[in-house]
This record gives sequence, structure tokens and C-alpha cells, in this order.
Amino acid sequence: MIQNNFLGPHSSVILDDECHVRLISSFVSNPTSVFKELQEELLWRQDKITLYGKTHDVPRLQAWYADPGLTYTYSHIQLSPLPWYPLLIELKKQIEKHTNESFNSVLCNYYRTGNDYVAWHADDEKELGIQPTIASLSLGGARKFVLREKKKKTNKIELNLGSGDLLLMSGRTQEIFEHQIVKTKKEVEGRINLTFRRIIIS
Ligand SMILES: O=C(O)CCC(=O)C(=O)O
Repeated sequence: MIQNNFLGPHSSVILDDECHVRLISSFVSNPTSVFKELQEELLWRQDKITLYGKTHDVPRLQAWYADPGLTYTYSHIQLSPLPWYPLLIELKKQIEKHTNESFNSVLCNYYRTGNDYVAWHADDEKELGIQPTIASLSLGGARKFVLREKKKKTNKIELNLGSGDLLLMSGRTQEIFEHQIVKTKKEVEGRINLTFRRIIIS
């Protein structure tokens, strides 16, 4: 259930019915220094993905930080958690306070250039349980994020996620919608996205 206190001065309702999507602009007040520290200090890795018998680099760098003992399978890649990094814990606490939710992991994505992207998918892995709340914090260069209904693909919502913005998705959003970060030919700054999640089955 989305909490009323998701709504603050910079908050807008993007979707509200069975699917809840809220955007809180400038949730982080010092996004440039947060971006720089995370870019330099997180243990970024280049994962590979095999599709139709061919192995490719995942088109972005990733790192997964979580409570010990958790495992997560993302796009057929089984991830083992790194121990929490202090700034990630600080951000997690701020988001938990704001949302009244509790998270035990964060998937970090680093889009180095406009060529890096994430393809259509939903955060609907069984480990997240039903109707998961996903808190997605963007830092660095703004990128286009698109939500579309799985059963009616022309029903789309486009958002420009800027540095410091927090996107909250809950209710049936992952069941009904999928999302992507679009590749762009425009010159864009590097972008880090942190998706805080609660793994309930490991
Ligand atoms: O970078 C983003 O804003 C989205 C990331 C995402 O979709 C994911 O981690 O599942």
C-alpha cells in the first residue's frame, strides 16, 4: 500500500489506481557528490548475458549490495551480494523513513554513456514477492524512462529522470507494466540508478 507520506512538496502522482507510481523530484539535495562517490567506490562489474545461444555484455555496469545470505537472479544472472557500502546505507535509511518501507538490497546500474540502457522488463522476480515496492533513485545525467502496459503496449508513460529524483513504484505496477531506459544518441553524462528492493524469498 502506498503511504500518504510518499507525497511531499516535490512529489507528483504518475499512476494511481491499482498501480502506484510517484515521482519525488530532488529527493537527494547533493546528487553530484553522491554520484561521484558511488561511481568511484562501488564495485562495478561487467556482467554477461546469453540470449539465443550468443553471449553479450550487459549494456551497463552493475553492482548488487544486500544483507548477507540473500541471492537474487536478475535476467538469468545469479548475483551474490556485496556487503553494504556506508553511503548506500545512508540513502536506504532516508528512503525508508520517507516511504515507511524497509529494503534489504539495492541493485546499482551505471549507464556510462547514452549507449548504455536497460531493455523492457518488469521487476517481477519471484524473490520480490507479490506487489513489491521498488524505490529507484537516479543520479547524474538525465535519461528517459518509459513505462508501458504489458497487455496494451501503446499505453506508455515517459518520464525524464533527473539527478536526485526518486521514483516509487508499488501496488500492481510490476504485474501490469514493464519499463525501460532508452538508448540515446545525444551526448549525456554518466548516470547511476539505485533500485532499492526487498527480497522476501532467497
Ligand atoms: O535505471 C533505471 O532507472 C531503471 C533500472 C531498472 O529498471 C532496474 O534496475 O530494474
